[in-house]
Amino acid sequence: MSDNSQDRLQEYLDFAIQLAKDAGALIKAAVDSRMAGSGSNIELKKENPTDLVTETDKAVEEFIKERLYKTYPEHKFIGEETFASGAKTEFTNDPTWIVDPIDGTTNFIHGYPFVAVSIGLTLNKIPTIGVVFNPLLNELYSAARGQGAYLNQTQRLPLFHPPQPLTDLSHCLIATEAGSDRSKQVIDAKIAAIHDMLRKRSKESPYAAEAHSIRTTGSAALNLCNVAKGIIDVYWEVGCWEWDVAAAIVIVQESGGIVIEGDNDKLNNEPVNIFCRKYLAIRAASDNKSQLEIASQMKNLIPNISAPRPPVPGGYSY
Ligand code: LIP
Repeated sequence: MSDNSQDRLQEYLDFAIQLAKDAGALIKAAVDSRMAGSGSNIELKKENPTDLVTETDKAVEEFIKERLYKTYPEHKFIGEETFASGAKTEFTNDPTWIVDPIDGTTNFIHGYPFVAVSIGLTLNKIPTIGVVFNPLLNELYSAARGQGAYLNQTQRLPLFHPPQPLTDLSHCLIATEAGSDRSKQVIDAKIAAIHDMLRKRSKESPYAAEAHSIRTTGSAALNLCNVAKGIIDVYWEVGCWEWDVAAAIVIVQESGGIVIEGDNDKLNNEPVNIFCRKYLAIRAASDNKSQLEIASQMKNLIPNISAPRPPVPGGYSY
């Protein structure tokens, strides 16, 4: 049986769903015990004080990694905390699980309920299985390539049938994030882009969109799941990582949405390289042409922001 035979995909999907539920229970228990005054989540800081990590992030990643290696010892693993510890990022054609134990760590620390465990699987480098579970709101998003995307395993995504027409960026609800790079250059560029998303078109701002509004959940994975639901029209973020998006990209694609590179280069319809750290997602619509039109309107106002991969002791190969 090949790794992407239908039986195998179902097996991987069922496994990832159960793993996300079990990991989600750990996250929920940590939040509950902190709220009840009995928890002791020590807040650790990475070098960057806006890129937080807690004991729970580490414990949940270890829990997931152990279960994965026990079940699929021959598979590869890329995880946020494993990367942070300096391990080599190796991306090959082998089945590779790409995991964020807590996407929305800042929310987790504050008790803001947009927190998710994100478990993706690539086969031949193609994102194929995606499971994102928010244990605080009890919302589980799942998808396997070719089999559709679901909320809580029963409700097919998007929520709107048929999807609402995508006419113009001025009618869109756009999600984006501050991100963890707070350098003046990056924040100025992001604020300028948000300014253009919101303001009326003028001589000084020829591509301004006067969009319906901006939303931010604090979780790349959940922003993408909102695109899959169809309740967010456009999501753009620069600076997040493959573990934030690998699972949710499958969910968006299986809902009929597209995810392309979120830079200001020429529009192309190629699925995004998950390692590019710049993502632009457009929700499902009745035709690809209208999705590309919205993407092209976004590209006109997206600034050039660099999001390099910092050197790590283990290095990269992808
Ligand atoms: C977070 C992302 C968020 C982004 C942050 C951070 P974490 O992931 O999901 O969208 O803006 O910079 O990367 O660190 O909570 O797993």
